[in-house]
Amino acid sequence: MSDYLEISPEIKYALADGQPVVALESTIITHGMPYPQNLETALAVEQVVRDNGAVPATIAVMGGKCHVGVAGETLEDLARTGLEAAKASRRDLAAILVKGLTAGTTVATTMQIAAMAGIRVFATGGIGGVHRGAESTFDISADLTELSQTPVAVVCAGAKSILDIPKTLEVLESNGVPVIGYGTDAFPAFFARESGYGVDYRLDTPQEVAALIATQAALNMAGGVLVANPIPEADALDADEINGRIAAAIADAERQGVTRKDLTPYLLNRIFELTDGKSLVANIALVKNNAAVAARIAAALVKTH
Ligand code: PSU
Ligand code: MN
Repeated sequence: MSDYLEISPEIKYALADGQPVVALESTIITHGMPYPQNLETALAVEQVVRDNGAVPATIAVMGGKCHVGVAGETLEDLARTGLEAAKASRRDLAAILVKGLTAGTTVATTMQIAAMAGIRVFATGGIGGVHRGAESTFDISADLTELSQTPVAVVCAGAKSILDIPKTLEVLESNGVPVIGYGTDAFPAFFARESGYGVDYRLDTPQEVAALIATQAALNMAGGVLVANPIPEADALDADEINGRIAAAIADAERQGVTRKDLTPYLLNRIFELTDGKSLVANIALVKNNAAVAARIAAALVKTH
């Protein structure tokens, strides 16, 4: 495994020293946001992790290695590469390593690589899930499977309604994934603080979430935890308005025949266009908010043993 892992010296030291580390994904950089906002956001999110007492570990695949701690010029190159980079989900990883391609890692693959490196907390924007119409397309993100088998806690702002939220929650339940509302009883809908659906359990402090992660580990449970952290009130978008734009984006995707792994990036970009960039401003705010919470959870977690 170590033949394929390249951990930066800072992160290697932090892990060996028992310091809190937070994993960050890179599909959000390559496929989730345009340049240069993707680079600015990646840097800002790393700073938020540091400000909240943890070491950031941005993860991507390049040159036949899984890189943990992508920074400086390498991060800039990745951000500029954007959609030209591959999108690495679990099933892509070995092929991308063999071919030596550059890839952003999805939630699934970032979890996988974080677990290999010994990182247990991960911050992102939103997870992949069950797409609308999945009853005929079977389009269900590998993120949901990964959450069932890899012991990493994922802090996200819920799932945006490009997805079928109730079906996503059902699959998480089938997969044995605890869905925690961070300071809320409502499952958040990414741009909006509520989706109309609830969470299994509400926890209000980083210490409580850390205790849950530690308990799952003590029970030798294989899977992860989904920590759903609503977008801050001030940054939330009007639910009806954004849902209208999302519906329009989905209709456009159908008209253009966009499917499979291109669907999520297409929808994100189309929603950006249809909201005159408002979706991007909200997206950046919620990712930073998740990074802060993840850092505090990671800091609490290293104190549990
Ligand atoms: N949802 C977002 N922004 C994103 C993604 C999802 O709001 O950038 C990315 C994440 O990397 C996620 C991936 O893991 O899309 C899911 O893709 P798919 O549905 O093809 O599994
Ligand atoms: Mn898919």
